[in-house]
Order: sequence, then structure tokens, then C-alpha cells
Amino acid sequence: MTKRIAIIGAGPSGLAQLRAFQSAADKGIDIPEIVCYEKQSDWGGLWNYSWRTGLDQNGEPVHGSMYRYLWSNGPKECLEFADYSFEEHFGHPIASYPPRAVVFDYIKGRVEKAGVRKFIRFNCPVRHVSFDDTSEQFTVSVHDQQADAVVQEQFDHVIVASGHFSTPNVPEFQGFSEFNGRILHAHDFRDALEFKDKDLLLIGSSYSAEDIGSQCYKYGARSITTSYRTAPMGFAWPDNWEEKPLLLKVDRDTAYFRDGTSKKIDAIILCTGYLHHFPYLDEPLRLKTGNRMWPLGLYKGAAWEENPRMFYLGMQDQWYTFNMFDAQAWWVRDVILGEIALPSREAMQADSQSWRDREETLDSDESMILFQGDYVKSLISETDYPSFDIDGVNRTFLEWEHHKHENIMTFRDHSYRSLMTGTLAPPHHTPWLDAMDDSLEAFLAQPDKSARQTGDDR
Ligand code: FAD
Ligand code: NA7
Repeated sequence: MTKRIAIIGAGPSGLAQLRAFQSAADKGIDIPEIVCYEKQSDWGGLWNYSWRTGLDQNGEPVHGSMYRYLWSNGPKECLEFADYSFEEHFGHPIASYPPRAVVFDYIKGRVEKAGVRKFIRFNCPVRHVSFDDTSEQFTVSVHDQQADAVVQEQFDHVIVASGHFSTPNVPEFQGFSEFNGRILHAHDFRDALEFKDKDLLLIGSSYSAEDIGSQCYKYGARSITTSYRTAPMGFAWPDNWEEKPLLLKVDRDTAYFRDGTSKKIDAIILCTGYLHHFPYLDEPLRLKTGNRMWPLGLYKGAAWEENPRMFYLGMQDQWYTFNMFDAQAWWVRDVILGEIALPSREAMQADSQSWRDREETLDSDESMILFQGDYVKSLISETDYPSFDIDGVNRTFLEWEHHKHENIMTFRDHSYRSLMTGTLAPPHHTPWLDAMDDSLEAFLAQPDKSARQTGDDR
């Protein structure tokens, strides 16, 4: 009997899984029957922009956390697919930090070429997943929104690819109920222009605080204050941007911080991260973790040790993204196809624990990047995913870090060499701070060649 596989989510991780199976089928290998359930009406996950916040047209929580004017926060050379380069997709080299619409187009290009859309059932949120020990089958309940019917199907394997940057972590601070302005979480942030001429407070000191603050600076906020719990970001911020210790309380229009200082503010954005949230999973199947480099319970970061018929993709905190999801998806595919044998549960747990022990020693961005690079290497060594220069990707990440610390407002003007094609990216025609139009058309518009400069080649 042909095995049946359910994939939950058609974002970059779920699409990596579809592409992995399709690549095996292309080589003449018999692949299982695959159904990918996607609650949105299109693929691409977070990269599929939605103006909506709160609930969607079907009453489902809006998945999207991306916002207008979002440009890749790392070099595209670090996330490039090993089997489908940016150059192949666009027909020519492009600059290193594309805006969201360009990345979305690239993700789409690979899966359109692979012809895997037929496996996806759109507008189908998964409501419940359980496992029966006797039949060794998963039962997946899905709400087919178009038919408005909840249906159940049986599967041999379930692959969870529903992401973990969509359910906001929303702490409360004293005085929020009486605050005069708007309070929102980064998940609901959509347009920096809303905060033009405003004094803005952001809580948090990670990617969202850095990038949403930078967007708001770029689009004319009067001042930015970021408030950290553990440590400041420490970049050389513009003059109207300051970092403060944690917020103590707010009083109508004033924020008070732990160092005794205060500031009048108009709006607060909680850049306080996200929860790993799987409301549709039965308790024995549910991963419980914070956003970290090595969640426990997942052998090779992917197989659910308690029941390795089930898999999770993309659950780690992410330096590596698309090509790491690929490495995981190829590995999961080969476990399902019987090409990779899993060891005993004890051996899986011991292996995971050794990664966790190393994770706990990581004390710098560099050590985390090298850790995740080693993880990607370990997966790729077991499959036929095209090998690529992971040490080179690590080096590119380190250059990126260096450029951010050199100047947080100009790091996106740098260019890097593709580890897949060897081509050095051309500089973008407009410095990021001046590039107000984030459309694909504006980004790809050919500049006047005489005005081009040479990119960095380090
Ligand atoms: P997602 O992209 O979240 O996709 C999950 C999919 O599962 C969605 O399509 C969702 O609709 C679907 N789904 C969820 N629940 C259900 C359900 N119950 N039933 C059916 N379907 C369901 N990464 C980078 O490499 N570069 C960047 O510049 C970058 N910027 C980012 C900016 C923001 C604001 C955020 C939040 C993340 C950013 N990321 C970036 C990281 C991002 O996590 C990855 O790029 C990528 O989108 C993760 O892919 P995924 O498929 O694992 O999850
Ligand atoms: P992250 O990277 O998980 O960071 C969350 C931040 O929120 C981090 O600075 C936390 O501080 C802070 N935080 C969390 N809870 C609190 C409370 N209760 N009070 C104060 N501060 C808090 O999430 P991001 O949204 O920045 O990034 C997620 C992804 O989105 C990322 O991959 C990007 O590509 C885009 P801590 O340092 O733990 O003290």
C-alpha cells in the first residue's frame, strides 16, 4: 500500500518538503501520496504578505507577521537554494538584500518549476491531529473553508511545517490599560508610515525591534526608543534613537524605565517575540519550546523522538533559513522512504542532548552561526541535497554581522558573492535608506549603467 503523508503548511518549510519528494520522483523513485494543507489561500507562508491583522476572512488567526517595506534582513546569499539560484530565477544577478516581494517571487519560482502546487489544499486549516497506537495511523481533521466542512483523513506520517513566528508573545506592563496611545505587537505591525512624526517605544532587543525601528526611522518617526530586558543591541544608532533598560511602567503618555529615566511616547510596539504554538496537535505530539537553537525532543532537529513517524521542520531559531529547511526536508524524505534508518529512542535522545550541550555553550552570534552551519552540514551529508559551501555561507553571515556593526543603516548596501554560482551581486541602484518603493518592479529596474559602482568583494 502506498504510504500517505500529510504536510501542515505551505511556507518555505512545507514547500521544501514538497520539492524534496518531487526531486526523488524525478529520479524515478516511488514517492508516497502527499497532501499539503495550507490555511491561507496562497503559498509562501510569512512571505505571502497580508494587510490583515487579527482574524482573517474565515475567522482564523492571521498568520502573517511581515510588513510593508520589509527587505531581507540577511544577505540573500545565505538563504539561496542549492538547487535553484537567484540568477537562474531572475535571469541575471540581483543585489544582496531584496525586498519581501522579490524573495516571495524567488520562492514561488522554484516550486512552480517543480510543479508541486497540485499537492496543496488551500484554505484548509488543520484543526486536530491525533495518533492511534493500534492502527499506527494519524487522523488529521481539517476545515475545508470553501466547502465549509470539517473532514478527517488518515496518514502514515505527519510533517508539521506551520512556522513559529505567528503567535505573538504579549507581555503586559503596568499602566498599559490607561496608556493614551496605540499598543500593538510586532505581529500586527504593517506600515511604518503610521508612525511618521511620532515618538515610538519598542520593547525587545532582537530582529523585530531592530528592523521595525529601522523602518520607522526610515519613514520619518520623530524618535525611536528601544527597551531591552537582557542586553542592548549596541548598534551605532542615529541621533534620534536611544536604547534604554526595561520598561517599568507607563503613565498615560510617559514611559518610565528601570534606570530611573522617563520619556513621553505616542505608541508602543511589543517586539517581544513569538510562541511555538500548535493548538491542533494532540498532547503527546506537541513540541514545547522557546525560540532557541536546539529544541529538545527532535532527533536531527526534525524527527519527533516520542513518535518518529511525525516530523517538524524549521522549529529552530533561525540564522540559516531556506537552505536549512531544504536540508531538513531532504533528510525527512529519506527517513520516510526508508533510505535513512533511525536509531533507538535512547540513541536519538542522546544525540539531541549532545547538540543541546553544545548549544548551551554558545555565547556569541559567531558561535551560533557556526553551530547552525554544522547542523546543516550534518543533515546534508546523509542525503543527495546538492552540497554547497557552508563554510562560505558562515563567512558571509560573519561579514553581514560586521557590516551591521559598521553601520546599521547602510549594511543593506553591501554585496556578497553567491555560494551557489560564484557571482558577486551587483550593488542596488539606490541606497536602502533612500529606497522608499519596495516593489519587485522598482527593485529590479535596471539602473543607468554609468551610475553603477563596484560591489564589495571580500
Ligand atoms: P512560515 O513561513 O510561517 O509558514 C508556515 C505556513 O503554515 C503558513 O503558510 C501558514 O499559513 C501555515 N499554517 C499555519 N498553521 C496552519 C494550520 N493549522 N493549518 C494549515 N496551515 C497552517 N527569514 C529570512 O531568511 N530572511 C528574512 O529577511 C526574514 N525576515 C523575517 C521577518 C519577519 C517579520 C518574520 C516573522 C520572519 C522572518 N524570517 C526571515 C524568518 C521566517 O521564519 C522564514 O523565512 C520562513 O518564512 C519560515 O518558513 P516556515 O515555512 O517554517 O514558516
Ligand atoms: P526573538 O528573536 O525571539 O526576540 C524576542 C525579543 O523579545 C528578545 O529581545 C527578548 O528579550 C524580548 N522579550 C521577550 N519577552 C519579553 C518580556 N516579557 N519583556 C521584555 N522583553 C521581552 O523575536 P523577534 O520577533 O525579534 O524575531 C523573530 C523573527 O522575526 C526573526 O527570525 C526575524 O527574522 C524576524 P531577551 O533578549 O530574551 O531578554
